[in-house]
Formats: sequence, structure tokens, C-alpha cells
Amino acid sequence: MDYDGDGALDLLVGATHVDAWSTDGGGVYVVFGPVSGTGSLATADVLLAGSVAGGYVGRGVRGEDFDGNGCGDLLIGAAGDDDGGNMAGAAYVSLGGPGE
Ligand SMILES: [Ca+2]
Ligand SMILES: [Ca+2]
Repeated sequence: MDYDGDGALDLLVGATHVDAWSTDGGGVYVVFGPVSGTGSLATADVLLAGSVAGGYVGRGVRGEDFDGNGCGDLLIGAAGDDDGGNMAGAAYVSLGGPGE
């Protein structure tokens, strides 16, 4: 999936226990490609982090061009998000493109 539209595939990594904004808010790391060798997520290009404690953002993540503009977009699951009710879960879409 090419999130930033530069023609190189990018790497998505769901990390449900990331505490960037809240405890176990979770998140999805994006590493812009080309990707090779060994690296650390501490140097990832983007972290899309959940703000709901225990939301577990990144439990599922799918990259696909949902709006048909030629750039990959992200569908991100948050299994523990309670905004819609106790343990209702949530899904977020992040539209990719140049400059993302
Ligand atoms: Ca790319
Ligand atoms: Ca798109």
C-alpha cells in the first residue's frame, strides 16, 4: 500500500499497546518505503495513535485506495474504543496522499 503516493510501497504496523496519548490507546506506525533491512519503529515516519484509554487502535489495519485517488488509505480498527458504547469498538479511515 502506497500511503504517500510516491510509488513505493509503505509498511503498516498495528501496535495495540502503544501509550502515546493514553494507556493502551494503541496506534498504527507507517514507515515510508522502500523498506529493507532492520529498523526500529521509534524512527517510523508516522504514528497514528489512539486517544481513548484501552482503545487498542491498530488491532486491525488495512491499506487500500478507498476514495480512488491513486493513493493508499488506511482502515484502522480500535477494538476497545468505548465512544459508541461499552466495548463497542470503532473503525477509523485515514486518507493518504502526497504530503501525508
Ligand atoms: Ca509510499
Ligand atoms: Ca486514496
